[in-house]
Formats: sequence, C-alpha cells, structure tokens
Amino acid sequence: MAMPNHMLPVASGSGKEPGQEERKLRLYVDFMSQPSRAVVIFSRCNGLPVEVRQVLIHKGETRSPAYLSINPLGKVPLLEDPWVATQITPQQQHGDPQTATAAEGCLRLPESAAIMSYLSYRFPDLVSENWYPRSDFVARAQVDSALHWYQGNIRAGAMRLVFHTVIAPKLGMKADPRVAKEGLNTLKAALASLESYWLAAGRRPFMTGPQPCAADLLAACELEQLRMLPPSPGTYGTGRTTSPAPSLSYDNGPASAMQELLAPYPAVRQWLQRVREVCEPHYGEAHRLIVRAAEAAEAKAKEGKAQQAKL
Ligand SMILES: N[C@@H](CCC(=O)N[C@@H](CS)C(=O)NCC(=O)O)C(=O)O
Repeated sequence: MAMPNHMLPVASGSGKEPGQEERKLRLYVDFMSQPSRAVVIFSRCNGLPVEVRQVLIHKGETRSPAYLSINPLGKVPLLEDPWVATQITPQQQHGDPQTATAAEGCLRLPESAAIMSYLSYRFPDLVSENWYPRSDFVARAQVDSALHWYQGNIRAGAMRLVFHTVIAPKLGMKADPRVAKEGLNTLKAALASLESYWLAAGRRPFMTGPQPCAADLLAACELEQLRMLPPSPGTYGTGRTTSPAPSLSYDNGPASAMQELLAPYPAVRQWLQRVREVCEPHYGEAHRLIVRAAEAAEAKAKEGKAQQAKL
C-alpha cells in the first residue's frame, strides 16, 4: 500500500532491517483494561516487535502530566510508532492556532480497533489475514462490522455494568446502580445477538467465520471483565449457572456471576473457550492479573460473610 507523503518510510516485515537492532513499537497498556489486553494478545499471537509499557489507571497514571503529554485523551491502550513521523497540526498541539506552526511528531494512535488494523497493515508479513483482512475488502468489511458492533453493544453493556458495580468504588468514584442496571440490560441483549447472529447458534466458530478476528479478541476480553462482579445469585439471570460449568481450566479463577450471565448462551460459552485456546499462552498471561484481582475480591467477600456470621 502506498504510504502517504507526510509519513516517513517504515520498515516492513519483522521490524528488523539488515544490520539493525530490532525496532520496537511501544504499546501503553494496563492489564486491568480489556481493550489493552486484546491489543497485547494480538501483538503476541502475531509475534510483533512491540514493547509493552504499563500505565496503571488505579494509580492515576493515565491522568499524569507525563502520560497526558503523549495521549491527551488519558486512555489506554495507546500505540506509539517512533518510526513513523506525522505532521502535527497546530490544533493538535493545543497551541494558539494563530501563532503555532506545524511540527513533526511520531505516530501515536489511541483506540484498540484502530491499533489492530494499523498493526495488520504495518506488519503484513507477520499478521495473518484472519485477524484483520488486508487483501479481501469484503472480509475486512465483515470484521469492521463486528468491531463496530462490539463497541456499541458488548462493551457498552459490560463496561457500564462492571464499572458501576466494582471499578468506580475502587477508584473512589460514585457508582450509579441505575447505570449498572442499564449496562446489564444492554449486555444481555448483546449476548443474545452474539449467540444467534454472530455465532449463528454455534454454527460459526468465530464472529466472522472459521478463524478468529480482532473483534473476537475484543469481545472475549470484555467478557472476561465479568469475573470482577461479586457473586450475587439471581442478580444477573435466573440464579442458575451452567452445568457442567464452562471450562475455566486455564486459571480456575472465580466466575460465578460470569457463569450465571453466560448460562443461557451455549454458543457464546464454547466460542469464549475457543478464543482462549487459540490465543494461549498469551491469553492466560494477559488475564493473570484480572484473575488474581477477582480471586482477592472473592476471598475478601467470604471473609466478610464469615465475620458477619460470627456476630
Ligand atoms: N474505545 C477505547 C476505550 C479506551 C478506554 O476507555 N480505556 C480505559 C480503560 S478500559 C482507560 O484508559 N481509562 C483510564 C481513564 O479513564 O483514566 C479503546 O477501545 O481503546
């Protein structure tokens, strides 16, 4: 693909040029962030020359002046490609548009879906077409369609539910139970569409076909966030979990609220397991922190119950 004029030529393939050290791109992430994990897993599954740098949300690092200077949006993930220069417009510099002049800077890209699409074109020799198609525009449109749907449905539901149930109090923010409930309703509708439309009730192994794409990764990582929900039988569904429970053998983390939510959707449960298996060992590694956090929360809840029982 022709490179726009304002960009410097970039190395293709592995990121290595003869006689040069490996040129690494930088990926700013927090492993508690679902789109961050998806981009890390994508990079590792495809063997990309990407250095992961952690920015801890709970420590306020996404709002620190140092991080805001490279990403004024204050969000992770962010990809930095030091080998691609872009013209930064006066508006992007946040300076006075009357006096500021355009400056050279390196490419800094927010938004997980855009990052995965960029990496697919940036490293065409490494990223297999199924993750984000380059040559088949119909296949690409299908993946784009799944990516857009994920943002407005799976993420919109799960993120609001988890944020307004567990994350907000942890960050010292006010949780709004009404928003959590709206998130739960959005998530249930999204799970029903994932089951019947995207996975064709189990006839389609992944969201857009026989192999996983970027949307499968994002949606799966978003659903893993449900591990953080406190067990509360009956809150998220009928109170029933699946029997047998979905295989969580790779980590054995607590997941009862998650199991309750996924109970009515057999194709979704099988698909989630498939995504995990296809992406191992990177999937398990990227989820280690969230599994540990969920285990700690469960232990604390049990301790609280035991204390109450003593009173
Ligand atoms: N749509 C964005 C979402 C980015 C986002 O919301 N990131 C959250 C974590 S999941 C974040 O960085 N929050 C930190 C903050 O708001 O300070 C993507 O897919 O990359």
